Amino acid sequence: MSDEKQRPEWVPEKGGTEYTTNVMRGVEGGHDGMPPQPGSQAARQGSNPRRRQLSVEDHVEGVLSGDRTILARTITLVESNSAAHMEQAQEVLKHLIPHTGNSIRVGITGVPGVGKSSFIEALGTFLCDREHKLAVLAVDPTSSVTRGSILGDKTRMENLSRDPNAFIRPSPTGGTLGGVTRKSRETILVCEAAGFDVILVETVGVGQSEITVRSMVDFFLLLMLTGAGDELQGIKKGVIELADALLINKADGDNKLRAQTARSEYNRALHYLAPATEGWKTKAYTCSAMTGEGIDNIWDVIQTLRQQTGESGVFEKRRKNQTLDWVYSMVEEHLRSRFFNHPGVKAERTQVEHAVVEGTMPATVAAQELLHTFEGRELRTGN
Ligand SMILES: Nc1nc2c(ncn2[C@@H]2O[C@H](COP(=O)(O)OP(=O)(O)O)[C@@H](O)[C@H]2O)c(=O)[nH]1
Ligand SMILES: [Mg+2]
Repeated sequence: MSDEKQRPEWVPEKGGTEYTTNVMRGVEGGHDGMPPQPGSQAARQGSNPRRRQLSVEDHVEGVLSGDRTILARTITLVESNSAAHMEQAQEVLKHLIPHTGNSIRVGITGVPGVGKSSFIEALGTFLCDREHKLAVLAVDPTSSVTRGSILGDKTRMENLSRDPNAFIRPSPTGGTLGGVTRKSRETILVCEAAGFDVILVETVGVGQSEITVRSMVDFFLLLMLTGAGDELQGIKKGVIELADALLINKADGDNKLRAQTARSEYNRALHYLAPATEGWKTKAYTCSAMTGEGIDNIWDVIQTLRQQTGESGVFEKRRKNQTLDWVYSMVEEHLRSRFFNHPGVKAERTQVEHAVVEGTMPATVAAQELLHTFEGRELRTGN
């Protein structure tokens, strides 16, 4: 046995000191420190169990038994873009699916600095103390550039990352939002199969990412600030319409009164908007991620929505629709990538685009021509 500390698998290769968790290497011989018995688990694994290839069964059993190392490796498998890995991942998922679904999935968004990380730390600690098992995931399509900074901001989640009931996973890197979405959705399922009953999905407001996260959660929470107009906060009405609750953070000290005033104003405005969830009234609340005030209340709100939509059938209906949407978004993603990678389309694009911009080819004809090239047919000219 060695005392050498190792970094857990979910820490990115270039992850810095913000990743505070270390794991201690386990016993490698027999548990008494003697060489492993032939045929024992340790002997089969050889001297470096972390390198051993896992079979589909290993993944499935490991995840279902809540083994953190295997959970992390399974998520890595799900996130892989290699064809062989994707095939194995799908096999693993097929076995895990019957064990998924038993969680509340909560999306969290808000502009940088609003306090998302601090809020997740506060709510997460609150939940872990109550014996919930919490997985924190992030959807950040820009993270291939920023290297997953969304969770790395000198972690505001220091306590949470040490809590045995919590599991924090940075955003998958991987280019398109479609790719990140697939990975995140599958990661949610893997975490549920591992017994996590609360899944928090954090996203920064980058373009489509809020809509994407809305499409994978049961409750969508928009964190807000006082003292800054909606425009300053970069919040569009469309995002407010996605939310099941507006939560004005930093309601502490001098700011508390202003936060309460803002809450009333938002509540008046919300009156005129259609709710994001059928039969639910979206309202504004205040909290302080710093003092913890209001954290228990927002958890009550989340549970109330869960209960009400469960009784009305809206919960199940939404989840079914989300799964169907997922099917078609994967089909679209696949077709789009095949189209743009098609050698004929690639060869023809510049010329067609030029003609369209120059006004010598109508957009409709251009689209037809490219599609016909893609489908391997000649353009029928109609004469
Ligand atoms: N006063 C006060 N400051 C907060 C609160 N929540 C977060 N902050 C501070 O706001 C800044 C941004 O918080 P952070 O959690 O990193 O925001 P994120 O970018 O949305 O993840 C940090 O300096 C936090 O300490 C709060 O409830 N009250
Ligand atoms: Mg943050």
